[in-house]
Amino acid sequence: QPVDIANSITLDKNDIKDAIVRHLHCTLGTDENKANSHAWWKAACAAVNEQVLGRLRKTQKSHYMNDTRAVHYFSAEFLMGRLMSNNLHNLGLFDVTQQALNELGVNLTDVMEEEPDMALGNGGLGRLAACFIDSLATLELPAVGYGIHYEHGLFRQEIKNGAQIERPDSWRDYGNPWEICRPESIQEVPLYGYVETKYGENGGIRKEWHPGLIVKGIPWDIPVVGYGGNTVNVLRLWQSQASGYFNWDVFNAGGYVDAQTENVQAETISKVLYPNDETEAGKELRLIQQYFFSACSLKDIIRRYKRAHGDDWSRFSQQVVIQLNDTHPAVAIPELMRILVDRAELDWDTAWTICRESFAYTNHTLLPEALEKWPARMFEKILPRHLEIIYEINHRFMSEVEAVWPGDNDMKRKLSIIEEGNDKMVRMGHLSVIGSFAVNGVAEIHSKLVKQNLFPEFDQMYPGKFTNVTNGITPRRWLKACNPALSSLIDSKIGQDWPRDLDKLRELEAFADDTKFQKAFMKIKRDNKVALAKEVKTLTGIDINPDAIFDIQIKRLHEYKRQHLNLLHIMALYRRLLENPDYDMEPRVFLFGAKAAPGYKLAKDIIYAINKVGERINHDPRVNKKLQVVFLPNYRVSLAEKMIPAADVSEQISTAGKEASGTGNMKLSLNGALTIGTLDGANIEIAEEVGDDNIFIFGLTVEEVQAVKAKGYNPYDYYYQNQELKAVLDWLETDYFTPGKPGELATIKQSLLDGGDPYLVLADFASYSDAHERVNQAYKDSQNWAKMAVLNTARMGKFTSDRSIKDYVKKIWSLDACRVD
Ligand code: 26R
Repeated sequence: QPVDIANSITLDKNDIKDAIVRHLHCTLGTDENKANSHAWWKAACAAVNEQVLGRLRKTQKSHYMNDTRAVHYFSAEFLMGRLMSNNLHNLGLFDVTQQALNELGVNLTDVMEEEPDMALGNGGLGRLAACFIDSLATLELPAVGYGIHYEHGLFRQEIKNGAQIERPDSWRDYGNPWEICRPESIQEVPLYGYVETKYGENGGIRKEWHPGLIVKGIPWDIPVVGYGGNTVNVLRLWQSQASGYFNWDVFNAGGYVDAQTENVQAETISKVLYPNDETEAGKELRLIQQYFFSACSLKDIIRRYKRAHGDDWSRFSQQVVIQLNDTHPAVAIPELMRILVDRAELDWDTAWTICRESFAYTNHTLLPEALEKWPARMFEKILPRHLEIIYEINHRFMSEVEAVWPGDNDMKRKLSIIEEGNDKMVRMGHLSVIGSFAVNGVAEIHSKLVKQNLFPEFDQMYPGKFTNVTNGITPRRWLKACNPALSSLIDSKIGQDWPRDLDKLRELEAFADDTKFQKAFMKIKRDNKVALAKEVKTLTGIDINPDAIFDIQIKRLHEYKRQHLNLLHIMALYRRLLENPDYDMEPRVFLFGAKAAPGYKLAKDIIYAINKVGERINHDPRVNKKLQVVFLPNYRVSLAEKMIPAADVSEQISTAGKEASGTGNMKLSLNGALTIGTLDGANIEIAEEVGDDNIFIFGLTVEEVQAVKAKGYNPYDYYYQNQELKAVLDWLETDYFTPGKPGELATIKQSLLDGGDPYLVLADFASYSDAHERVNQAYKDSQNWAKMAVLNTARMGKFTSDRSIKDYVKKIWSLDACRVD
């Protein structure tokens, strides 16, 4: 009920009914009899927007009047998912809207299914950005999210004969009711061309960039409603368009071929999200995307700043903080330098100070292949002036290095922004560290490794610059909205404050031993499993048993996340069941959801293998009462919202040291799933919170991984020593799972043996298998299992993204909340 929600108290069911019907008539040009679910959805969105847009105006006015310092979250990805349910919950209008639609003969759940996901992100990094802007608005902090208005988000995944097929995602085909186009705030972005050196009368030199192409950036604003509905911030996404304007005088120097080609190119910039997660491909268009949205966003910030402060740059870094979500927007650093030095004509040191006081950088990965490097020659072609500026930044930085390590050229080579070699490269991580006042990792262990392994010398040079902010998730979407039954149960025991004060969940500990509460809790889990089973049936045709343990691994497909470790263990269980039909095992359904980068061959092979092994097991009457395997196609935010509430077991099994944090781990535990996981990323902190009795930890630690590798890891040792492991690996080479086509699954075995098993799958297999046996035994004690599940929910308070944002505010941003009434 909307009791404690400002502004909505006056809205009742009939107001909402009227609004929806009015929009059905006047916005959609249809009526109650003709409208299909899609029309109802749009009408309902329009009705919600009536509530949102007034608050948006009030928020903007309030921020303007108070001349607030604001954070600007620069991110190439925002994985928003659907907005209807979240907006209704955050406005306190969910229940009344449900009733209103009911009376109109329409079911809200069906209507919400009409909404396409905004899949403008790959995985963890993009979804984190979405959780953060929810928390920023909830905490009434002045904030803007800046990103790219991709025409096509992450590809839609189809599974054909077990293999992944990529299809284009078209989330805006029938219009997006949440976004507002703002032509009044269009920006222009220069590209290509050449740099002219101008000599002034007083002997000074000035640089002028003559671009070869100018592209327009059109802003689309998505209102972001905070919980409680007071603050509505915006997510501003830039769409590229040809400017129709061309620098004819420079066409010889620029990359000009023909005007039409240039137009197509301009509009290509925001066409599609690159589907690579953690593997840098060094594609020119991606660098252009990064510059495009960073430059548009900076201009937008500066326009707003100048409206209040004119040409006085001295207060810029007091008013503006820019958080770089990984290095993807790092080109904003030389872009701000260009604006300050070339355009505003500030001297270098003044400009550099402003820069260094304005930017902060979050690192999200240690994987070497994910650390961005751009060929200097590509940079020079697209952004010739920026490359000069980067050289100048680097030149001055090299003097700093010289001061600390005099005469040490190896050190200079190591720390330089420019990687020397046949093809010089610009290291975006180094640029980000040098150009920021704060650098953070995303979980304690990860931040420690950022300092110790990735940037140790930078840490020495800039003591205090490196810090940690452990990730979090918004409990509004990831409990209240996605698991309404559990949420009401929680409300009934501890009141309704927990979505904004998640530590309150600790009060549930008092009920962990209460059999009645345990029953209610597990009844909800079972109902959620029944609902998921129905969804699985629709999506795959497979009937799964809701009384089995639902064991779920959902995340991007990557070797370091080790879905193949899970698969090898499933095959081992299958073998045990075949060898011994009475093998002691609680019925188990293994569910997977994962997209593979389209060019990542082994990742696609693993998806294929999961499907093929699953097919065989699911059709084998000897085992399929006890063991089932399901790969759900097209894993995305809205599917996660259906899977997470139904999970008994959460698979978080990355090689220690590789998963920066993980956030799915938090969502699953919050919904009462028990984690089987390694001591990696935020798993470590989850274990600290829930206690060792309420989690299944296995595998090598970070230190042990380092030691094993230092000794010279040989996967064959494990292959020959572990009969079962050898048997399942050999099984992959037969045609048992791919009748008539032996060898189709052999690449997995190869990668684990001759490929050297870089992620230590074989080394962790036995320990993983033991941990699963502990899970199996623990599940038999249903009372204790219920207790453990309750304690997982009760102890997840730390992992609200509100806490993460408060940490950013304290450690990095120094922001004040701004009340909006
Ligand atoms: C350079 C490019 C190809 C690229 C590299 C890496 C594109 C996308 C990525 C994704 C990375 C940065 C990512 O998503 N990292 C994840 O960030 C989450 C939020 O902090 C963490 O929880 C998760 O552990 C980490 O893998």
